[in-house]
Amino acid sequence: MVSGRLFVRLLRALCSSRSQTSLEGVPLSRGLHAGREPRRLSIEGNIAVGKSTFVKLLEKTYPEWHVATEPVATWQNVQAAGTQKACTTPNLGNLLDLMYREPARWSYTFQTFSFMTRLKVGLEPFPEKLLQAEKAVQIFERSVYSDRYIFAKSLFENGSINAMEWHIYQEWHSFLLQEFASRLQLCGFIYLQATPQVCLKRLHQRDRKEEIGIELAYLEQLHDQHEAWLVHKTTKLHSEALLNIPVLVLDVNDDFSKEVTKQEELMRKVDTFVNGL
Ligand code: UDP
Ligand code: DCM
Ligand code: MG
Repeated sequence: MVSGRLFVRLLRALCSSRSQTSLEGVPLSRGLHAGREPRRLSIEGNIAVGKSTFVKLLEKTYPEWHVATEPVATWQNVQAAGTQKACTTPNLGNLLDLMYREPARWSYTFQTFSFMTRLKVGLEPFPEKLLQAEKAVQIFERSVYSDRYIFAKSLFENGSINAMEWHIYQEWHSFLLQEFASRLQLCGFIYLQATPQVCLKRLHQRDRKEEIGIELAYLEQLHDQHEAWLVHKTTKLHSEALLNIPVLVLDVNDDFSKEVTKQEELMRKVDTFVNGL
């Protein structure tokens, strides 16, 4: 059994060696001079509200920014590590599907994997274009914070994660975030806000097969969690600092996927927000 502290030490060693391979001798700042750390933001919002669509729009508007999309494909196709005994079945299956089919069995497992995949992305060395940029910006589709304060919390509240699992989740989540705090820091959230009804319509339109059974009540629960965390600020958080991160709320009830005027309006708001950070 690997103890919690040893696990963190191993993870740190792994991550710092990865940053050193790209930029010798500067592991902490990952290649950037002090004061030139990228501004890192996360796009938050309900299932199917339009985050991936919005992120594509950001990429088009700001090609110099670096964007990390949510690793949904990794969750849909979990691959066994090379250290497994039975390497004959490297594909372990679709964890997203397992969670929706049997929430009480798989929700905790899903949330640990979701966190792990995000942590890896968040700790990666900065890509070359960010190192060159005068004002570097990195965008993430969701964060380890929405993992916890939107999903894991809702799954606990609706009984899919039990009290023991929730306790253990919060313990390691707080511990790891504290350990990696300086390297995961976000300076802003962009919250895409729409009614649960609009999200359900877009969810049906996207037609991801694992999500076919999602009901309006679940989207309402997730909507309320977003509002409590990012708008009303009533969610009890693990750290005071998280409460003080600026939030830009964008109403995306009106379709922005093709409407150029709407897209321009949204990009203007993003511009003002990011420049003010
Ligand atoms: N979509 C839309 N109008 C919008 C934004 C999104 O019709 O203004 C559609 C999009 O084409 C997709 C679905 O809604 O079929 C879900 O969007 P996305 O995958 O971007 O949502 P996410 O889950 O990433 O928030
Ligand atoms: N998801 C989840 N728990 C998380 C993150 C995501 O259950 N911590 C689920 C919700 C969606 C899917 O993963 O079914 C991806 O989200 P979206 O469609 O909003 O991009
Ligand atoms: Mg998406």
